[in-house]
Amino acid sequence: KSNNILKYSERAALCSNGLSRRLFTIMEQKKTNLVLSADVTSSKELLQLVDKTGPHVCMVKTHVDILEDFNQDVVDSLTKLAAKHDFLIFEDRKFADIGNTVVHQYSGGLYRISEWADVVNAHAIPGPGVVQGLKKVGAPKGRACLLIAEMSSSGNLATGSYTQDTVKMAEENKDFVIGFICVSKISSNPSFLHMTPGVQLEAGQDSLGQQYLTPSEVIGKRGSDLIIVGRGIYQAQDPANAAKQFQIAGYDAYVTRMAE
Ligand code: BMP
Repeated sequence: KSNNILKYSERAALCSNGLSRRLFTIMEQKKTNLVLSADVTSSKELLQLVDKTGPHVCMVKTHVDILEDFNQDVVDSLTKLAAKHDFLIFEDRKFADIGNTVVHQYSGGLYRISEWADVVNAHAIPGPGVVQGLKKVGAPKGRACLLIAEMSSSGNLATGSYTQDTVKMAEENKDFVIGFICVSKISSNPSFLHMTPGVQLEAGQDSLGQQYLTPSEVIGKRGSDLIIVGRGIYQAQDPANAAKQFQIAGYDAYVTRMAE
C-alpha cells in the first residue's frame, strides 16, 4: 500500500521515531492535518492565537526570532498549551550551517530551541553534517527534524536533483529525520511526513513571492500529508473559525484521497 491510501494510524505503526508516531496518532484522534504557522510578533498575541486554534491543529509552527518580547515564560506557556490541546511544537528555524555551529544554534543562545521544540527543520545545503549536529543535541531529548526538500516561494532553487538528494539524506538518517517540507509527495516511504506551506482556501500569491495552493490540491492531488497555514488563519477576522475551515478542508481531502 502506498502512503496515499494508508490511514494515519496504520502509518503511525510503521514509524520508528516516537514523534512521528505521536503526530500521526494526534492527526487520527483529532481528525486534523492542519499545522498553524503562528507568525505573530507579540507573545500575548501568539498565546491567544494558539489557545483559540489549538483544538483544530495537530502542530503549531513558530518563528520565535520574530517575537519582540521573547522570554522563557512564552515557551513555558506554549508547552502548557501543547499539553492542553494535544499538539506538537515545531520551530521553523531552518538550520543551514556546519554541524558544529548548528549544535550551538539549536541548544544555546537566547532561545535554547532544543529545550522546548519537539521538531525543527534544516536545509540540506551543508550536507549530512547539519543533520548529525542537530541529532547530537536533539536525539537524546527525543526530538526530531524535517528537511526542506522543496519550497513554496517562486523561483526557489530547491528542485530536481537537490530535492532527490535531500530525500536520500533523510533516508540515511531515518532515526532523526521524520519527513520533509515540500510541495508534493517526494517519497513513497509511508513513515515520512510531507508538510506543505503556502496554503490558502484559494490559490494565489502574495507580493513577495509566496505562492498559495488549496488544501484539496496539496493533500488530494499532490499527495502531501499536512497543510501549514499562517496568514490564512491569523489574519482572518475569526482565527478559530478559519482554523476550523482549514481543518475540515484538509481532513476532507485526506478522506477523499483514501476513498479513490
Ligand atoms: P503564510 O501561510 O502566511 O504564507 O505563511 C507560511 C509560513 O510557512 C511562513 O512561516 C514561512 O516562513 C513558512 N514557509 C513557507 O512559506 N515556504 C517554505 O517553503 C518554507 C516555509 O517554512
